[in-house]
Amino acid sequence: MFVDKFISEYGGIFKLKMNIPQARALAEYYAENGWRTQPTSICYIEDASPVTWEPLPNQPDKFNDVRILWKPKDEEIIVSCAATAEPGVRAVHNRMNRNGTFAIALDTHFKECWEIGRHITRSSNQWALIQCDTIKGYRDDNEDFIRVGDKLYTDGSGVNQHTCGSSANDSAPTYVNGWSYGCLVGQHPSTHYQKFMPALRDSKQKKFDTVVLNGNKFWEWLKSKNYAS
Ligand SMILES: [Ca+2]
Ligand SMILES: [Ca+2]
Repeated sequence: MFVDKFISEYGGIFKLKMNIPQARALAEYYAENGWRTQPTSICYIEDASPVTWEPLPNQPDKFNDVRILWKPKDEEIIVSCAATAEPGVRAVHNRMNRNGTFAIALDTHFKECWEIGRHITRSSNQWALIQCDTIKGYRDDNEDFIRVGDKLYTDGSGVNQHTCGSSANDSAPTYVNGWSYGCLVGQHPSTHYQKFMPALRDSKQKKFDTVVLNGNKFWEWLKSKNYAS
């Protein structure tokens, strides 16, 4: 498994708390929820450690979500890295949609909603996954950085899966800020360009599914199965 620089933040000591291979647990969770997997599958876990997948607190503007690229059949986790599945503080307070800034719905399987392309903004031009079909999410009209009580919309557009710069050499920012207006964003450009995107390209799949898991709920399930302690 490729994990980016989080190791230094945790002091280099990890106690893996899962009793079965992480990919096997993930595949079983997908099956129980009725979600299909693809040969190369994408999943995010909101508010969790990229190494142990243990829950983390909801802290706006932190890259405290996990981006996972995995091969269910091979039980292989290709990438498990720091990311955000939520918009940054600046984006929430500077909405581009009058109903509020978009936050993708959790525990919802979005089938073939992304394809490889370019994520282009004023400040970057990125090799990325581009949204190509309708997805659901909440708009944070009350700007409290949580979805509970927010209204559900299907008008999320340009909800791409990208990183924080145009090349692998760009440095990883500490805070999400304007990097996500609802996009699913990997913190470290090096991981994105050297691991995530090449593996997607090499998969030869045309379109990609994605699910963003509620991290607490997933961890409770792992514990209930005695897969985590
Ligand atoms: Ca988060
Ligand atoms: Ca809200």
